[in-house]
Amino acid sequence: MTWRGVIAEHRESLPVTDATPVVTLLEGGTPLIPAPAVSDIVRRDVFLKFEGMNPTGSFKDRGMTLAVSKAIEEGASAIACASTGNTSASAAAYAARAGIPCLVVLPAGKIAAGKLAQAFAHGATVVPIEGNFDDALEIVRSLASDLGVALVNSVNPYRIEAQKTAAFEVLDDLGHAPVVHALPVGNAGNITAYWRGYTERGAGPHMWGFQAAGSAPLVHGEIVENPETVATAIRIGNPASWDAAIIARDDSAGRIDAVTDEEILAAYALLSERVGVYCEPASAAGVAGIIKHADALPEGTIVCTITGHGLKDPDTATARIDLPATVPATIEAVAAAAELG
Ligand code: AN7
Repeated sequence: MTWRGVIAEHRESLPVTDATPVVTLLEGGTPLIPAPAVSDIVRRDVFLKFEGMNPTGSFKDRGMTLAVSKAIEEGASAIACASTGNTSASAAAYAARAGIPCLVVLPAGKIAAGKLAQAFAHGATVVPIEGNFDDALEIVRSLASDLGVALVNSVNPYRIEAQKTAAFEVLDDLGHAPVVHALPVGNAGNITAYWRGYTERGAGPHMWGFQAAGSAPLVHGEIVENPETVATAIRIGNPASWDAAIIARDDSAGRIDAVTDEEILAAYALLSERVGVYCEPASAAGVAGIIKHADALPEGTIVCTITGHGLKDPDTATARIDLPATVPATIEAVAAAAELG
């Protein structure tokens, strides 16, 4: 089968017509990978929906194809977003594909290097601010409406609408619903989207969302003014889809809890070292969450969304290793350094 991208594959479930100019990079169709090393720990069958396999390396592409297609259909001449990194990388790529300008407003110094590189590579106009994601979103919301530019953050309804297709793929690949679907939560667009996708298909897994402990407004029930976490993708103190996330949690009899940076990094290391799946730190929050709550997992299949690729954030990875000293270019020196007897 030739994969045709999220809009063509799921056209009947999305708000498109023959008049919609489809802007696609053939996103979606990502693998559902068994994770035996995680299964051993939680004593359930665990699968990873590896969204890092999307064209720009994160789940954002799923919603971006529809947001940008509809923006073009509705006559927008440019798009804009605030971002912790992945939305900006995706928006920049789809804007490049559509041939329109893209403005991204980012919290200075808090964007993983790979994501920043992508925004520049795709020719976006990048404005770093002395503030966090929540400040950036407030600014860009107001600017976009003043300038008549399409806002492609997840407050754009087309984003969540198309992101729901990930749930369809999980159902199609498994042949049934998972009993628990776990994933990281930042702005809470993705947990909202999965829940919509599952309910549209009559499926009802428990939705388990996990925030970083230093950025856990949904857990505390109040805005976090100065969110902090190593998982910069989910360094968000005032989620845009707050109410929808609470509905997803409650209607699915699910849970939204916090995991510490240590728990996130332990799951991140487990995934790369023992599963062979390399993700960015935020993406490991769902796996950290099911490990933390293993005793509460019902019987059945568990799916965790791995939201972004490990190559997004090389600095977090390299900060955790002691780069070995350089040795002479001889067989003896390399054998000695590798301790090969
Ligand atoms: C890897 O790019 O908010 O709960 O501006 O990049 O739907 O927000 C990214 C979020 C999880 C959280 N994992 O998803 C942005 C942005 C990764 C992410 C999330 C993000 P939502």
